[in-house]
Amino acid sequence: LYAVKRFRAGDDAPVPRSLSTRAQLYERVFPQYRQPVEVGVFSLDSERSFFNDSRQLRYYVEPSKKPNFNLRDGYRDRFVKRDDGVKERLDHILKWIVTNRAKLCSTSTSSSSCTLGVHFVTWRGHLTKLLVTPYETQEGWLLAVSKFRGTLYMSEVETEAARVNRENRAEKHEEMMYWGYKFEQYTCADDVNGVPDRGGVVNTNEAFCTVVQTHLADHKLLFSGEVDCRDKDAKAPPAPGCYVELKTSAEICTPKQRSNFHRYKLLKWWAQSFLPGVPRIVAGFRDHDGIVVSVETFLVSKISQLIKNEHNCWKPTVCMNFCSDFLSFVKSVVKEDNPGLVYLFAWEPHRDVTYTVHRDSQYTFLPDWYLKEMAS
Ligand code: 0WD
Ligand code: CA
Repeated sequence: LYAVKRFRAGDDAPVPRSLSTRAQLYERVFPQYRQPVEVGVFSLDSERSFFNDSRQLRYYVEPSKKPNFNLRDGYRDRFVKRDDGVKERLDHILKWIVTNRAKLCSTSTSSSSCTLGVHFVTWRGHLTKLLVTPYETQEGWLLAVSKFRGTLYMSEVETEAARVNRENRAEKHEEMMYWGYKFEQYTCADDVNGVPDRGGVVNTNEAFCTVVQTHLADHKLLFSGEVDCRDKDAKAPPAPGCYVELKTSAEICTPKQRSNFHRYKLLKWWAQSFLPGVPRIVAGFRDHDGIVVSVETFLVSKISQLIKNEHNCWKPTVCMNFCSDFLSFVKSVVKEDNPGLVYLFAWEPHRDVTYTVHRDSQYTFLPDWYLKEMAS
């Protein structure tokens, strides 16, 4: 059985037209995944301005076992929400690359122009979506890819369905999206010796991001992901080993709820943190009224054992092999080095991954300032 189907005839190597997402096709040995190395960080402030430093990094402060945090507090009067209608695409990562080009780039002797020496540049969140694809039954995705100076840039495009969902979110759902950020405020301090400020404003423009480099099989990856906080112990391992991911989830009361938590939520949590090498997830379990009733730590390296008793459960190897094969598929399709040319890879649940080609279109996403900076 081959996952890649229907080769397109051409002069050079045949180009596949689609890629299967059936989980069984990816049940083989775990691919090589190198320990991610942090190559930089950046911060976005309360106005969403970029800084090439860790000013937004926060410190984890362990809550008590029964903390009684009220996640609804401040939603009406102490909440500044990022405008999620503004599409930032890869811009912050590109800003980071341009700022750090001297140490990143290999420049040829004949010119000062810059090649990155990685195959893919993207957000961690996009890779998470790829990892969970063989098990996803609800939401499809669109990924735009352009090749520039030998590197493939991959940027998500919001699907029509996702836009409709975003524009029609129920008020209850809007509020519940705030709960995760409020939990961060209860468990993070701005300074290493500080305490959380539960009375402060929650501003979702603020972010601290790590930039990591790693290999998946023969793919060299550079990606960035938002990090919630770090271990404040000076003896903690170096980044990304000191980072902590914070989550909230509905409290688990029945065996059915536990099974769903293992099958669906832990898959997404595992994929997101495994990618950048974040070892620890701290989960606040809350009731229907947004009160955190318990806090539990999950070690990312232990999650796959935790789920093994679940019937027909997800497998890390399927996630990683699918991602690796998708990246190979992209490499075999996107041959022309041209930032004005976008290959739009599309996937809907129960379908194969396919793509369309767009020249100088609405999908073009590498900004002129980036092309100029890298060429000069
Ligand atoms: O589709 C995306 N993931 C995009 C994210 C598209 C363009 C930009 N970004 C930005 C986000 O605004 C954020 O600053 O990249 C950063 C996060 O990137 P990521 O780490 O690759 O994204 P992901 O792993 O999906 O999310 C990590 C965290 C989320 O934590 P939870 O625990 O909920 O998974 O980033 C936050 C959120 O806290 N986050 C966002 N914050 C504001 N606006 C957004 C967003 N659209 N998406 C995720
Ligand atoms: Ca989080």
